[in-house]
Amino acid sequence: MHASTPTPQAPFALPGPQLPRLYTFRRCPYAMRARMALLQAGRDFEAVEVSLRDKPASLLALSPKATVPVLQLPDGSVIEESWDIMRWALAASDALGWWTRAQSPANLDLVQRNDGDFKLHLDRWKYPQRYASETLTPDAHRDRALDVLLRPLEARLQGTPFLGGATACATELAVMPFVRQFASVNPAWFAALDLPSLRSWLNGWLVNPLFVACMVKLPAEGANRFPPIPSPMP
Ligand SMILES: N[C@@H](CCC(=O)N[C@@H](CS)C(=O)NCC(=O)O)C(=O)O
Repeated sequence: MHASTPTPQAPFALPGPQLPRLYTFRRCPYAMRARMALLQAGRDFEAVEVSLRDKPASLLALSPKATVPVLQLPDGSVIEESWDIMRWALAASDALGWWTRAQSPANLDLVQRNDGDFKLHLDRWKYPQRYASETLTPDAHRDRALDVLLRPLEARLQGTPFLGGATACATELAVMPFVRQFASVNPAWFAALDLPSLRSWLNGWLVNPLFVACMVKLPAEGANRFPPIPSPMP
């Protein structure tokens, strides 16, 4: 997690788009968390669906590291990390406490685990062909992913419906897309794990209107206004 702020606008920078413009990839878990945060915060935005194999020149010009999501603001500044996009969306006016509740040490630790070791082990389990020189087997990576994030999540969720307590918070948005990815590698195996609270939390999120809304299919071309949700989650 980086505590970066938007890149300041250069004195002669071109003005940004009229609406905040999100460069996104529908199936990217980092982009999902950014889209959900923008929707939950009621931010009007447009989205450019990026092909990771053929990234648009406009994205490369804004962000040479060229990962998604990237958010370009109307003042021309650019936010290049998903967690920072979530902060921009949710923190400024946090009447519902979604950002505040995500700042507890336990919740920050979960995001750190997710973005660090969990993601590392998930990738090495899911895409073993990309990591040919690995010493651990794919299944050993899978088991480490379980230990580093999923068992601690199960312990947390046994006592509470959400990581935010009685209501959800930004931590869930940050972590859920990655848990979903883990579960989808081998759904039958996942369904048999002794992680009942985690599974019902995940199943709830998969049908949650906020998640469903963030997965809308947009035209492949151009910047398209992202359909807002009728009302935020409580
Ligand atoms: N730390 C970044 C990671 C973003 C990331 O790695 N996104 C992937 C897609 S899921 C990506 O853009 N990879 C570049 C590529 O595949 O070329 C963030 O939180 O925004």
